[in-house]
Amino acid sequence: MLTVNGSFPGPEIRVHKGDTAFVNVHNHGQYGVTIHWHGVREPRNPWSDGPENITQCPIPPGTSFLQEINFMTEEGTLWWHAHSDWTRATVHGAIIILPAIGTYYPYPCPHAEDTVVLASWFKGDVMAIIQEALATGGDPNSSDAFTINGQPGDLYNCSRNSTYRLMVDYGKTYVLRIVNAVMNEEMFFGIANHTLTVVGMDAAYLKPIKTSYVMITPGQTMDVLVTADQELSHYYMAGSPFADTMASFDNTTTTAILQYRGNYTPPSLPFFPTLPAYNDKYAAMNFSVRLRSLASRAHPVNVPKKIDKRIFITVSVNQIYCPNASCAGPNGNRLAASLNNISFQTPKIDILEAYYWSLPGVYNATFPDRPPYFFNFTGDVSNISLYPCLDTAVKVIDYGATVEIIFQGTNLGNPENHPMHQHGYSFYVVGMGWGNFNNETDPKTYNLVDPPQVNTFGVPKNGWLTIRFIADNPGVWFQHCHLERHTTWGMDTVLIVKNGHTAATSMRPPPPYMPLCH
Ligand SMILES: [Cu+2]
Repeated sequence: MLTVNGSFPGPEIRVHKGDTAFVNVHNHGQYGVTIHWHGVREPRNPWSDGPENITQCPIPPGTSFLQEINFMTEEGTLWWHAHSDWTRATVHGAIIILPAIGTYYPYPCPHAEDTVVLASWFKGDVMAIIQEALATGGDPNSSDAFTINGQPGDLYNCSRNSTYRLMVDYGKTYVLRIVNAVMNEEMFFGIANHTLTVVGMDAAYLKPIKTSYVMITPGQTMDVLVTADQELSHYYMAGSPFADTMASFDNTTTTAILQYRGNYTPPSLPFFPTLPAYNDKYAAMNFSVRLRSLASRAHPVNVPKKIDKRIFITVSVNQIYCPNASCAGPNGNRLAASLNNISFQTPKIDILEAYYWSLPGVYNATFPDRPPYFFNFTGDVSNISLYPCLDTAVKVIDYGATVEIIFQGTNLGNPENHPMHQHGYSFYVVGMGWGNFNNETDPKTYNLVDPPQVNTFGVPKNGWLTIRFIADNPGVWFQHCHLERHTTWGMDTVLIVKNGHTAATSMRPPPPYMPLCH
């Protein structure tokens, strides 16, 4: 497995808000790779953002690339991960952004903190797994386990001796920084007998939510307070998939142990939490709709009320026709995915370089504001073509525009929840619901007072999601589903935000060295 500094998960980065970090990435591996700072705005600096062939070409083996990460707006927990093929499975780690020096958490100071990184474990080389799937056109193998801080836990063979343990003292409160680095499954997570208080998400504060479980999608991070207020004992913390889908998925449960210090006889088996069933979309939705920004004087909300640019995007799983049913996907076709019926084709030269130097023939600025035609997206789609267009289509947006994007999940192919991730911006989630978006009634349900500000959020299965942000970060920014197989299949586009009229509202020039494209 490819790792950073020989560890899985990789090393944590700890900074204060306002810091700038420089990371020199040395590639000692056998193939090119890139690193992305997930959820970091990278103001005016897409050069350090990382997605392969979007903002840079891969760092060749035996070479280095210096990346600059500016933590100007985020506070809480984020993460970094590889952004090349499927290497992020093992190349990832947490980023902890403490409050700026002289400022404090908006919640009572915890006694201690710990990081909980949820990830996928494959018995095999993940790069070989995705290469085989792409060669045949079929579904890639599911993972064989989930892990907490690199350990699968007690419910898998031969794993019991190394299960992760979090030692706690009775009466103390801890903040858990949870990262979902899983490849293809959203996760439910909970701790037996203990209430979770969610206070932050994607490095922005929330109004505290008390809950017995969270639903966290790949790409999301959460800060959760846990008070050790139960009988001295051992308690499982567990993560199990939320996968309301007909596609194959990893239906296993990873565990770690919350263990009280003190003199007592431990139970023969730790207490086990009750988590929702893997297909309980209502449990997922009931959690998601409770998320609200803190919206305090120190952490205000600035959600656009008047919209300059409204974009409606359908989110679908598709098929590409294979002659003589020669592929391994459904109907002998190749699996694909799309936004507005365009299956994104990754170019050979990165889009940022092509945009900055005006190189022709790399991308098309043709991503549409709406799908090619409207149908009953979430109803009977048996007469609707499953075949998308193939294009490197990007959306160009004026600097400073207020943007609203309505994501509409469709019943094509295989409907499920899609966690859409935006590079370069956090966005406000102003609304969500089941079924087809209704442009008269649904906007009346929008939360324009204290919507959560995140970088990744699930479009409900056969439902819709509305997000808003101000396009005040010029650059080239990838937008994609964070389920890795959907990214691979083309559920992606790129937002190019143009420069403003001043140097301070324009993209920075490229650094002295960028990895060369071949
Ligand atoms: Cu998806």
